[in-house]
Amino acid sequence: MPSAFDEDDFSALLDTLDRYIRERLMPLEKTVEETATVPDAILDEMREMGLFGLSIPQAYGGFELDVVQETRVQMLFSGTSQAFRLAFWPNVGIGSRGIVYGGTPGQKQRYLPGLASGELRAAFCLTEPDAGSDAANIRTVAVRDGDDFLISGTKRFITNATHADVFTVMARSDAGKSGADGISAFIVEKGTPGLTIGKPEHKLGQRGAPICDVILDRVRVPKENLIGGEAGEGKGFRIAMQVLDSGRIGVAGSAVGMMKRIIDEAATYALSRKQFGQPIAEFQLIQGMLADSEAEYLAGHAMVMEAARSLQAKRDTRILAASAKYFCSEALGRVADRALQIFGGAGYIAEYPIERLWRDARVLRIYEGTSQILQLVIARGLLKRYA
Ligand code: COS
Repeated sequence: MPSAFDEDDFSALLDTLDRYIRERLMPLEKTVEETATVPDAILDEMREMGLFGLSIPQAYGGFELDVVQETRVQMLFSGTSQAFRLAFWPNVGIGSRGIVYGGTPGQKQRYLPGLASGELRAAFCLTEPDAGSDAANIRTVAVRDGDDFLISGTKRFITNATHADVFTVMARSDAGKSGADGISAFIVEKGTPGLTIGKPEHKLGQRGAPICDVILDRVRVPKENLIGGEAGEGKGFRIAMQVLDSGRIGVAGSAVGMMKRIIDEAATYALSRKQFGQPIAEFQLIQGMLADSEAEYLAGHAMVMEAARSLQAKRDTRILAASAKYFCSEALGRVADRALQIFGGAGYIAEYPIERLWRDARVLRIYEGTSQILQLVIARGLLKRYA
C-alpha cells in the first residue's frame, strides 16, 4: 500500500524532526530527568507539528505514515530522552491502534481526530498485577448491565495514564470462557465515575514517562464503547496481540535509535579522552567494543526495517516482530554496557549522559513482551513450520 506521504515530504519531515530533536529537545534532557516531566510548551510544539497523529489516517486528521516511515521516525526520536517520544507515542501506537484496527466507523469518528491532534491523549491497559506475560489470564471483568458494561479490575504499569483521556481497556466480558476467547477491548473515557488513576511509580529509568495503576470500580461504559461493536465481543485479546506486534517493531526501532545515540556518545568520548598519552580510541580493546556495538546496531537496523516492511505488506509478522524486539533490545543492553565501560568512572556518574542512557535502556527487554516471552513466540512459530 503506498504511503499517503511521498518520499520528498517524508524526507523534509525527518529533517525538521532531526533539527528539532538536536536543537530543542536534547538541551532539555537533564531538566526532564530531574523534574520527571515533559514541559507543557514542548507538548504544545509536538501538537503543532502533528506528532500525535503520525500514524492515524488522514481522514481523521493524522499524517497516515506507513509502517516503514513510522519506524524511521521512531528510530530518530529515540536519539533523545525516551520521555519525549513517550509523551506522544501512545497516541501513535498502542493507545490508538486498537481503534484504528478494530474500531467501528462511529468509534473512529469520535476518538481519532482528537487523538491525531493531541487534544486527547491515550493509554493502553492490558497488564494487571497478576497478568503480565500471561496476558490471556486477565482478571478485569466487564459485566453486562442493560445496554452498558460495568468494568472492574486493576491495570498496572500503564504508560501515560496520568495524562490520558482515552483508555483502551482489555476485560473479560464472558465469564464462561477462560483464556483469550472471553476477552473484549473497551474504550473508557477519563472522568467516568469509578475510574481512578494511581500515583506515578518511581522508576529506574525513562523518567518523565509516567507509569501507574488504573483502577476500575464498576465503571459504566455504553455498549457502543466495545471496540468493534457487538461483533468485537471476544476479540479483545487478538486485537491486543495485533497491537503488540506493531508495538514490538516500534520498541525494536527505539532500541536501534538508542544504540545509535549511545555509539555517538561512546565514539566521541573515546576520541577525546586521553590515557597513556593518546586518545583511548586508538587502543584496540576500545575499538573492539565500538566495532561490536556498530555491528549490532547495523544488524538491528536491518532486522527492524525488514519487520516493518513485512507488516506494511500485511504479511504475518509475529515472528519477525518478536525477533526484532528480542534481538534489538538485548543488543541495546550490550551496547549501553560497553559504552559505560568505555566511559570508565565517568560513565557511572550522572554528569555524563551514559549513566541515564544505560538506565533508560533496561526496560526495553521487559515492556511489550519480555525477552523470554518473545523467545517463546519465536520458537512456537518456528516449530509450527516444521510440525
Ligand atoms: N495476532 C493476532 N492473533 C494472535 C496473535 C497475534 N500476534 N497472537 C496470538 N493470537 C491469537 C491466537 O491465534 C489465538 O487465536 P486462535 O485460538 O483463534 O488461534 C489466540 O490469540 C490465543 O493465542 P495463544 O494461544 O498463543 O495465547 P497464549 O495465552 O498461549 O499466550 C503469549 C500467548 C504468551 C504470546 C501472549 O500472552 C503474550 O504475548 N504475552 C505477553 C504480553 C505482553 O507483551 N505484555 C506486555 C505488556 S503490554 S504493553
